[in-house]
Amino acid sequence: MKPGLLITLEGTEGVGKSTNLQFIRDTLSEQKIPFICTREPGGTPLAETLRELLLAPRDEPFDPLAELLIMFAARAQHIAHVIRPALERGLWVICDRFTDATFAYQGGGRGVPMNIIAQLEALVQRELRPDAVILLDISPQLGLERAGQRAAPDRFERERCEFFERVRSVYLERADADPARYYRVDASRPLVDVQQELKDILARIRARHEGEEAIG
Ligand code: Z5A
Repeated sequence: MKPGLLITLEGTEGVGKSTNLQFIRDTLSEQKIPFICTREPGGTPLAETLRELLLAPRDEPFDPLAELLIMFAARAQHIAHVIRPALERGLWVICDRFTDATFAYQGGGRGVPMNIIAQLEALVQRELRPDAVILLDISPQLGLERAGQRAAPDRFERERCEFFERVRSVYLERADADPARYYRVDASRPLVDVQQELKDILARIRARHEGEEAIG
């Protein structure tokens, strides 16, 4: 059986990932594409426990390397128990954040050297990389306004605008460097326009996948 596809959804704070993930689910269901939706950090019971550790606000400062290693520990568990088995069954795996978030948040945001992140990526993922990355992009100011309604911000949501500017720059650099794999969506537009573009992107990803299937 031909392996499935790994599609990740990325963006900074308040970009509308949760809202648009529901739209992606509905679109794939309508088109009868077999898929699972999952998220990082998290996606298995153990990885969800690590997520709680990572997101809970705390007085003790989190060392950036400790944060990075826990992120990859959760990812190793998620890949072994959810992502690889689903891909082997031919499913599309829609993942709410993946390693691009690590480059953006731990690399751009926290200042961990990118080569350390790349080494962990190679160790934990081996050849596994997303087939497509959908990057929802808005200015951090607008994102923070949209997310501002939240009652109890987590440890990342408490960061300042400059932190999210650095995160965004890394996302944009990565998208610019690999335009065949990254789909950048201007998420500052009305939701109906964002979702029309997402629909088109899913159709392009599907066409490409089916084309590869025909060749392979
Ligand atoms: N993290 C990390 O540091 N390193 C890693 O490797 C990984 C993750 C994997 C948790 O992620 C944190 O983990 C994350 C980075 C870190 N922290 N941050 N920031 P998460 O993905 O679970 O958390 P999140 O970023 O807060 O995502 P979210 O819950 O999906 O929020 P959202 O993107 O803001 O989505 P939303 O709730 O759908 O949208 C926010 C509001 O905007 C909402 O009221 C919507 O109705 C509204 N909205 C959405 N789209 C529109 C448009 N187009 N127009 C107007 N209003 C809109």
